[in-house]
Amino acid sequence: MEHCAALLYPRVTAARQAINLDGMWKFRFDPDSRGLAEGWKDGIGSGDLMPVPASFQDFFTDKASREYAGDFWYETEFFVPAEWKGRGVYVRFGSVTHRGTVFVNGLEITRHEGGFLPFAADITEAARYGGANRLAVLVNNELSETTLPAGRTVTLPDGRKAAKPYFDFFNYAGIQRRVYLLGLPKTALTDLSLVPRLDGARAELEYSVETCGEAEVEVTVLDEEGRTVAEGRGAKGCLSIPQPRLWKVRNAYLYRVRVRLYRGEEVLDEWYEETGLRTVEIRGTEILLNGEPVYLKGFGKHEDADVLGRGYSPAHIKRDFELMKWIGANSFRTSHYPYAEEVYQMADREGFLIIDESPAVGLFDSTANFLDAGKGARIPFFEKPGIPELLQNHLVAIGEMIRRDKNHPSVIAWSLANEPETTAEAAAPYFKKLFDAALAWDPQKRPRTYAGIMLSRPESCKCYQFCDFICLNRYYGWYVLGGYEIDTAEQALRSELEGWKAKNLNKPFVFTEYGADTGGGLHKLPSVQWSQEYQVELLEMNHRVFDSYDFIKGEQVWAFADFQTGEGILRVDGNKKGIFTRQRQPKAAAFYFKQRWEKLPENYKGDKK
Ligand code: CKU
Repeated sequence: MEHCAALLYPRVTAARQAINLDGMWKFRFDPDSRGLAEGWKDGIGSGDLMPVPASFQDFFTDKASREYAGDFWYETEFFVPAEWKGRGVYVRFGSVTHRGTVFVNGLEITRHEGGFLPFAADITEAARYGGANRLAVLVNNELSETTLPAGRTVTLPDGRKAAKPYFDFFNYAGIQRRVYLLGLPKTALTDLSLVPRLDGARAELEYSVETCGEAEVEVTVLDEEGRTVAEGRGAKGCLSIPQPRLWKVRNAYLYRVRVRLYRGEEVLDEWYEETGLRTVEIRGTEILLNGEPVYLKGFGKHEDADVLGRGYSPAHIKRDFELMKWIGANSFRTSHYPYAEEVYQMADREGFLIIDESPAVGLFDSTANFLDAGKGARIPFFEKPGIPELLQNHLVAIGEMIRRDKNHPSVIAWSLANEPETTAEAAAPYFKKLFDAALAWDPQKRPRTYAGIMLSRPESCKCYQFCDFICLNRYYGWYVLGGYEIDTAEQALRSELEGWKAKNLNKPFVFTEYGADTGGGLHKLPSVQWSQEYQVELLEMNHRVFDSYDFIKGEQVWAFADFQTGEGILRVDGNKKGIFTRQRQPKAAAFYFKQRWEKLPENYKGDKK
């Protein structure tokens, strides 16, 4: 890969400079895609001011802007210090959704496909040193069946385009994460991989460093007090950590791993990563952290908030973690895309366990695309002609996600997709490739899974055998057998679980979704669907069932908070399955969960060793 030195998280060190470019940029829609021909790369002309980072959609008061699908441009100006001449100079984007082309001083520098992972534009040649530089970004938010997330883009009779997502969240887009100008050394660190190993009271940290250019490598491990506890030389090594403090669930300890590149006495590059000493392993039906069983309690989430859309919000990251601690959770899934890097840093610090999900959602033909299905025109998703291209994009996204997140102690598993059409024979070879790739690319060989849709049952699913642990999204008592029929729903859920049990898979199961839409202010005695009372009843029913099966090793309710979706008859200004409102205030179910989760030990159902 080309620009790796700049992909590492932006940090200022003795050898690296970083200037944050966030702020008010210029912004302009380009519905007819005229921008390129009209030279907008040299300046987009008149345009609104637009905050970066943020989704553009929820600022405007007119529908056409909110629902806009197509090309749009951002522009800003920045200064490159004269002293940076001779360095590697980059613009690093935390993400550009769903794809972007970067121009600096009128030159096309790079393109990136996929809206939830970082990339960098190498502007070493194009930059004006000691002067002003113009940055223009052509962004596009259209959906197709070969891109992630998947969907379609239709053209309305008046010529406007509209997004038809095959997924249940608003198609927020724009420059949604932070942007940095980086001044990096020419001989630089490009990658660091860490693998902790534990053996009784002993701990080792295996490391491997990649560089561009020749240099001597020094790796130093510092404890939380800043004391050096281990040192190594060379690009690969295994460091023994004396009196190791382990990284535990909700009880984190972080070591700083500092890498320096030298030529003689001269420090050429320096960078550091915070990491933890912990192992993750699946053994039989147990999820083991440091060899100890752990039961996952938590949520499926979204990056979603009023006004900001999916824009980076350190305030919401903080609030969400405070709420998750308050309620007694220990984990979450980054449904349905990799989140901002700062979310993982917070999870590392707070001792939360993350199932890290790739942006592969909507790989299903009948959920959102049911109109064609109704006309009998349905082609099974994994038999569509665009599949090789989709697979390519999917592999790239998984590779970028693993590369970005592999050293976080909080990341305990990879979810390679959400609710793909795993009932189709053709899904099996597709998923085999993804599972093999994830194992090969992850230095820590973490467990792999995908969140399975309700139709993927023990008798119909063609892909569960690839999973190291099995994740189920199940809506018994909501989409099927809701309300007065909840007792029948309980029987149906039990009967499905009996089916899984009979397969004797000897693997842990985690419920990655279950829940009920609920009005933040709606009460009803006796309950009806949508009332806060019904949400609690449905949760109680699910938990009664989970508690009676030992192989169920986790419950991540859908969803942490209410979130915005596209409009439609099934959604009332968004999905209301939140345990908290979109404003992060508790519904009745939050108090119910607090009671349950504070009582459940972290090793609930674990074999006592
Ligand atoms: C959630 C068909 C089930 C889809 N699943 C995924 C998630 O993104 C949705 O928001 C269910 C729901 O509330 O329907």
